[in-house]
Amino acid sequence: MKPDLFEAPDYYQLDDLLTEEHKLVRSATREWVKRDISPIIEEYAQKAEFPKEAIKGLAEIGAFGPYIPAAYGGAGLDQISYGLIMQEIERGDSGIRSTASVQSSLVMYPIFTYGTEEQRKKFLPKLASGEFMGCFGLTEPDHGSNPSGMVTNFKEQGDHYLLNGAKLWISNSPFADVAVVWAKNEEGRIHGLIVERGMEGFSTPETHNKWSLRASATGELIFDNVKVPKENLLPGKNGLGAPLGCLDSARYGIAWGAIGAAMDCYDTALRYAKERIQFGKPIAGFQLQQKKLAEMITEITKAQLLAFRLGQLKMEGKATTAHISMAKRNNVEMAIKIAREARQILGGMGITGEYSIMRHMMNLESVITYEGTHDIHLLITGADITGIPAFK
Ligand code: TGC
Ligand code: FAD
Repeated sequence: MKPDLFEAPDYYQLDDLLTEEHKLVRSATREWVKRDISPIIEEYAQKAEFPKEAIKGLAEIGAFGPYIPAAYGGAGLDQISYGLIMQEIERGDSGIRSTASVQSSLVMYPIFTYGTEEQRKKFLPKLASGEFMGCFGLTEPDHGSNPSGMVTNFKEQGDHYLLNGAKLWISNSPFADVAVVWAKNEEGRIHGLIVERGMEGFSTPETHNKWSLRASATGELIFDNVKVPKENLLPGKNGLGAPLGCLDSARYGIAWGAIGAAMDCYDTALRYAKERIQFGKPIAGFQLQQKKLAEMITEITKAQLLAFRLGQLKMEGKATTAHISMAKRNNVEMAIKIAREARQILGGMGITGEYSIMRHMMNLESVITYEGTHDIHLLITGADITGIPAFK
């Protein structure tokens, strides 16, 4: 793969809106991605393997629980910093950002928000340091967009619960130490349970043959009469709103992350277009290529503004699920379109692993599907503005 020469576009001088802390956090993450991810990511993606050596670095840059208080091992940063970290990691690879998103927003967030003090103390510091890795089990083979139909269930039996069922498409499951699992109790109410590797009847087979997110490990969670101690139930919230609350946080991170993938594609295509000579001049001098590049920077700039304002709203406690859906949907679609256009600017070279664009493009096919599909986010906006949910 070519050396990482990335230079971040900032067409509307958005850096002026960032604090010194934001810039420091961003540059630490950017440097880490250049040093530790860019040189290895293509090889791991080609062999469809998660680079476990990245775990230590992710922990060191504060990517595991950026906004979780320092008392529990988190970095205690604000939401803009969280977004910038996700942006920079996804600039390297969406699969690595997935690992950080899941650990932070889908494992640490529910334990912090819905867990007991004992659960926080037991799990959060180890998750922040990467000693424990986590995963989040909501999706089932027959219930993806419609998680309220889940069939995974638990019932009381003495001092523990007996958990049965299966989850599919679970990021990090093949190596996770803990899984935050959503299941129905005997009354059909959804609750979160912390399931730990080694519990009898709990297995995590890996899902193979993915053409997308190849550097992220995806798998199943299978529960065959797993005895989960009662102290592993998250007592703070139940009902579908509990997992959806975690998704709000993760989708917010993705709205920023997708900008990173788009920036990398744009920067690569711009550099290539200025260097590649055809018909006696750089292809950047042809109007058709300029159209592509000009539209890319316009869309990136709009996405940056959307993410920044969403971050402000989030910090003021005013960001709604529908606000977050709009940004996730817009920014991921923006990124995938930019990846496709950038790929064309590179001609034949664009399909090779010499450049990051094709990998980003394939990764974004997962990003546009997980954490709520493109269609579901449109329906969330539609329900919000009309007051009429059209999901069913
Ligand atoms: P609905 O009737 O709308 O809501 C049920 C209850 O939940 C409440 N609620 C929320 N609460 C907190 N935060 C939110 N964001 C909430 N959204 C809804 C709601 O008020 C209601 O509460 P109550 O008290 O009245 O019961 O539910 P619905 O069944 O009609 O579904 C709505 C829909 C379709 C939007 C929802 O099911 C949905 O978002 N589906 C998409 C599923 C999804 O996003 N799955 C993601 C799985 S995790 C993943 O993909 C990780 S990838 C990670 C990586 O690798 O980065
Ligand atoms: P379906 O729900 O079957 O949707 C199929 C199509 O139908 C989509 O186009 C959808 O938009 C459309 N559709 C569905 N309902 C409607 C409707 N009401 N109106 C109009 N159109 C509709 N899940 C987890 O729990 N944890 C994870 O860590 C996780 N990681 C993932 C990693 C990867 C790589 C992938 C690909 C998925 C992951 N997922 C995870 C699952 C992901 O959240 C689901 O794939 C997603 O929610 C969609 O569910 P589905 O695949 O079952 O598609």
